Amino acid sequence: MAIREIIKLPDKRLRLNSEPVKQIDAGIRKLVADMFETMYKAPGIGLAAIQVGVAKRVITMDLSKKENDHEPQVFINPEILWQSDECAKFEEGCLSIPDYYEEVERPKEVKVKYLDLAGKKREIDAKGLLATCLQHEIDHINGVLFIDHLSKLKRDRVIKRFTKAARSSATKSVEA
Ligand code: K1U
Ligand code: ZN
Repeated sequence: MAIREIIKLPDKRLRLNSEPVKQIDAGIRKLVADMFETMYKAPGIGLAAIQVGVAKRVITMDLSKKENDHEPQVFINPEILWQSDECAKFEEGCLSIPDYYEEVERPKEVKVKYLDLAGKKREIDAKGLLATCLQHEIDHINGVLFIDHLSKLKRDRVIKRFTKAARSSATKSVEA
């Protein structure tokens, strides 16, 4: 297993539409293992493959509450089959937009179909944090970020801040 680099805003790869997984082979299993290691180290509760620069429709998640009580979940080629009309607000964060948190309104409940790591077709009815996290990660594999659900003013402000930070760290690494 290996910890991979999490790409950050304004990296253009975060805007890619990820490709469906055709075959769950050793490469996908290694990607998933690396994603879990990367997600736990961050730490985060979810991760989409594109956040480690791989444009494949793969998501890892662990919503367990206790520190030593892991409940790893893998969603391959997830699709939202149904979403409730009723919406709920949750504070969201993103490992690709570190230290920035905002409330986002999304459908309160979703039904999602996906493949598990063994390639078995599954469906899940999600509400609460699971529904929020699934929608956040499915957005990632479609090139959408949680800041896209905010006002243009807030979004432009955060993009400007991260673009400036990326430029200044690029200048510093040239000087070093
Ligand atoms: O996709 C990501 O960038 C991961 C993101 C998932 C997420 C969090 C909150 C709402 C929706 C989606 C994170 O994991 S941000 C970090 C975080 O929420 C957290 C970190 C440590 C402990 C508890 C939460
Ligand atoms: Zn995110």
